[in-house]
Amino acid sequence: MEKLIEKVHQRIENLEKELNQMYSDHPNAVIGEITFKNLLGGMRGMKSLICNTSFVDPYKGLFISGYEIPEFEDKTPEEIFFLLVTGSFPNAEELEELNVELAKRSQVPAYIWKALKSLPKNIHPMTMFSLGILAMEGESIFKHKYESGLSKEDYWKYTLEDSLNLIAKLPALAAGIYRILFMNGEIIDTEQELSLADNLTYRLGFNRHSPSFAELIRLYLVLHCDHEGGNVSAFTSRVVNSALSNIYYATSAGLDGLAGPLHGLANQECLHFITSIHDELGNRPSLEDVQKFVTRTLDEGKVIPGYGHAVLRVTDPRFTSFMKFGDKHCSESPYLQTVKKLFEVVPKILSTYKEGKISNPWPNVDAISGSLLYHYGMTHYEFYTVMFGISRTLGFCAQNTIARGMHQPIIRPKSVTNAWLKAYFESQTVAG
Ligand code: CMX
Repeated sequence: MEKLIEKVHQRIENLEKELNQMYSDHPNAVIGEITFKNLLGGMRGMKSLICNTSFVDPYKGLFISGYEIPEFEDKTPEEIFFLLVTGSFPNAEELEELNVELAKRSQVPAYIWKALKSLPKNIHPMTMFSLGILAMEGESIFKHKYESGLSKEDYWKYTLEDSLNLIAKLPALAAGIYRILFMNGEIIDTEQELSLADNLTYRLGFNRHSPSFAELIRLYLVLHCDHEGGNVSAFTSRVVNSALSNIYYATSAGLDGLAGPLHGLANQECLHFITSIHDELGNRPSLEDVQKFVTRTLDEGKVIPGYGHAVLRVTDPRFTSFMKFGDKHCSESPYLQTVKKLFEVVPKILSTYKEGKISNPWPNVDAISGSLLYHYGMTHYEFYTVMFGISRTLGFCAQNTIARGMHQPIIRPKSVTNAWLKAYFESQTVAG
């Protein structure tokens, strides 16, 4: 892995040099202010973390090292990981080296299957996924090196090493969970050296011969890879990593955040929403009926899954990318058709709902991703967030490796009490 290690090393050095220079030029610079609204509003908009793997522009969406989605949507997850962690796409030789390395590390230890098979069958797949990763924690090379006295300068190297070991195993782990919970429990194994996406497709064990399903899996693993550092899952992973917990802990923790319905679980919720529409109104509901269904859902005090975003203020370009795939491969699918009807009615309804209080009425990635998997026969929608999680781990690993390399300190913001706030406001001559 010399080529990857050298590139990551270079990147870390460059980023650190740049940051140190800026710090020596502007040691006391104010780059934002914290308002009472920020404090009450989930720290929304507060600039409080450095993340160089990706950036989300409210109006243009995800950028990875300056590349927009149309520039990387046809890449493989391996190429995306390389881009996230090094800042550039791999050349053919670098990619080959990474592919071979990941394929070599892809077998899940046998004790994991034993542990996962002993769990009750009504467990959520995300719980199993997170547990499976956590249970491999003893495999951490960083942990063992640290215990025997590792220099701070080398923390990132073993975080990268652990990351490669973990990423390589996720397709087999995820597919095994799918087989245990939804099929007959028989794990599909292979000695073949497959790419991450092909490995997942193969081990899931259905639609194996559909090139467009394999293409969807690849796209799925690419589009969910990273969304800068402040989202619930990445931020959680970064916080855990900052305590020098190893990548297995940091990933498991991040995935626990992804499992929330306001975050990654929204893709499961969306499919539940769509199938509820179909159950009540048939597979080809009219636009008017969809509109009534949405309004009723809001009147019941529920959210419309897949709509809204904490940062984006336009239709999520990841949604657009999946739509392009759907139009090409399954435009007549009733699930995709309902996604389109929702796209026609929901933004109009949300724009005026709660007196325009909703910051973003447009769809996010979760509004469409599951409908495509459902079309191909992956109807156990509880599994969708696991697929999201495989991809998002690329981002966690890249962010955490770089954070370690850049000597990120332990993350520890200050919390305050009501009494502190009261005293603070009383001490101000003009309270805001
Ligand atoms: N349906 C109904 N109400 C919504 C809504 C939606 N899709 N999106 C936002 N709102 C509501 C919020 O609940 C909030 O209401 P209250 O003030 O009564 O609490 C109000 O509108 C303002 O919220 P906001 O500032 O627009 O949105 P936030 O930044 O607070 O939250 C998000 C963002 C994503 C949690 C929210 O839009 C939401 O719940 N969407 C549905 C779930 C979803 O799709 N999540 C996936 C996001 C992408 C991802 O992480 O994978």
